[in-house]
Amino acid sequence: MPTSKRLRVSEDDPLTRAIAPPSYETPQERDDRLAAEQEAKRVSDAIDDELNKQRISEKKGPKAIKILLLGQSESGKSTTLKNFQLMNSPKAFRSERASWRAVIQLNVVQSIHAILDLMSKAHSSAHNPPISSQPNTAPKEYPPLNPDHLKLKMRLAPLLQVEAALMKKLLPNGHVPLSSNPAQSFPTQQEISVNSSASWKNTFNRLMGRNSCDSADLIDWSDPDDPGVVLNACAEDMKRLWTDPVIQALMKVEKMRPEEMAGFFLDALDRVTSPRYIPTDDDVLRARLKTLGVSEHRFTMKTGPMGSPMSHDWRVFDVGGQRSLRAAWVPYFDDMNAIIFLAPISCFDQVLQEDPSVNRLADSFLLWKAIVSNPLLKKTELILFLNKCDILRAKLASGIRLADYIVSYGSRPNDFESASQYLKKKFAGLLKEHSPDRLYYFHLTSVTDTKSTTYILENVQDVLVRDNLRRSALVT
Ligand SMILES: Nc1nc2c(ncn2[C@@H]2O[C@H](COP(=O)(O)OP(=O)(O)OP(=O)(O)O)[C@@H](O)[C@H]2O)c(=O)[nH]1
Ligand SMILES: [Mg+2]
Repeated sequence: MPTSKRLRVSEDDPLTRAIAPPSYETPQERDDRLAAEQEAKRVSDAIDDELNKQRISEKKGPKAIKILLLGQSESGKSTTLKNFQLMNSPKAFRSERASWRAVIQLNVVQSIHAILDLMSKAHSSAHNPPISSQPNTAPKEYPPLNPDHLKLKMRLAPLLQVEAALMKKLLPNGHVPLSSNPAQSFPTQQEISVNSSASWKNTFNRLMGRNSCDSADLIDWSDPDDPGVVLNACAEDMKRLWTDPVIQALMKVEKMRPEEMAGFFLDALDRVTSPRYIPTDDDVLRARLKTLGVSEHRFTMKTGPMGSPMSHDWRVFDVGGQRSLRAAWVPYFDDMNAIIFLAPISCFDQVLQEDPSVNRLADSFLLWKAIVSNPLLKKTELILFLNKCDILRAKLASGIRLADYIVSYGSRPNDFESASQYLKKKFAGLLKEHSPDRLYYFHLTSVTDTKSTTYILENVQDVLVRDNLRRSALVT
């Protein structure tokens, strides 16, 4: 859950701080990192082989245009990749919607799980009032829960089995990373992550024992064990929980804002729990699945006038943004045409999940600094997406003040225009300081919005095609 933290920008060497593995890793983080590095190496070797083949047949066409998506975890990299897929391979994108159904169901259950955990916390604090560990800070005062809330909580308990079943279905080795915490009445939840988007979809389809292109055919609608059955049965109770004024007040005390969190579907419960639910394109963009390894998406696009179009091959690489996974980025720095760097600017009041001592915006500044000053990326086009603008807009409008987290923001108006321009200048300033005279492209984005993102990505593609042609002209 995001907690508040004042912005702290470190002056340490950005590369060491941002890209090197953290000094302390949990065994799970270490395993994740090693697995990601191995996967990165395997993919990188395969790319080298492919490049060699490509060079041999170079006469057949211009080199593929390569884009690397970078940014911290939950910055919107995989969502941007999905937009590329939706634009350029809509059939393939839509054929995968059945696989995303399970992810969305898991996202729903996990949002409910987070609220149930908060209820447990409030309940136990009412019976054993905590003593504040911080001087001059009063312990949180939660609104009291009544017996109906506790009954509701018990009625929703079957969702936790659904959560375990969905995780089992989605994880390739069937391992369910749920650990029981004896202090809580429910098991603690963990975020599910995948090594590459292709492999979990294959696993899922194999499990379903189908090989069809139609999303609806991939779902066994008569299966009594389908998670959709329990979700549908619990729909009314989930809605009751989410809209209950005491629960809303409880979340307010805890500064918990599920609507800003990854994979939020509680505002669409009727639809996503309906008996024959198939995700829409927008649902797939909003679904959250953390990336562990590196995913690659290839497509071919025609540009130029109708009479003489030119065909270009594209490759877009998506990586995991969590700190422990960033070392796996480096093998991809070589030979990229462009980097799309995503900085989620709505996160100014949040901390990193993997290191709660670090403010998320400060981490984005550090990462951007590391990327712009990296010698391997000197010739790479930089495209900066200041992302999650929709959330920033809503957050500022709700009264959360940017100046409370960035002191230098001072008395500027707490509105979207001033805040986004100020943050843009901060990123531009870092570029100017660490890579003077370098051009970059910049966009204010909400990559869950397909329409505006398609427009921006078409513009990005245009710029890169022209740049690629200019470079090939210079080479020959
Ligand atoms: N409202 C809103 N949600 C967004 C936006 N961009 C991404 N999201 C959501 O934020 C969540 C995280 O996005 P991802 O694309 O999975 O993030 P990522 O950068 O790939 O994260 P890692 O794989 O952990 O590195 C998803 O649920 C997205 O739907 C945005 O602009 N607005
Ligand atoms: Mg991702």
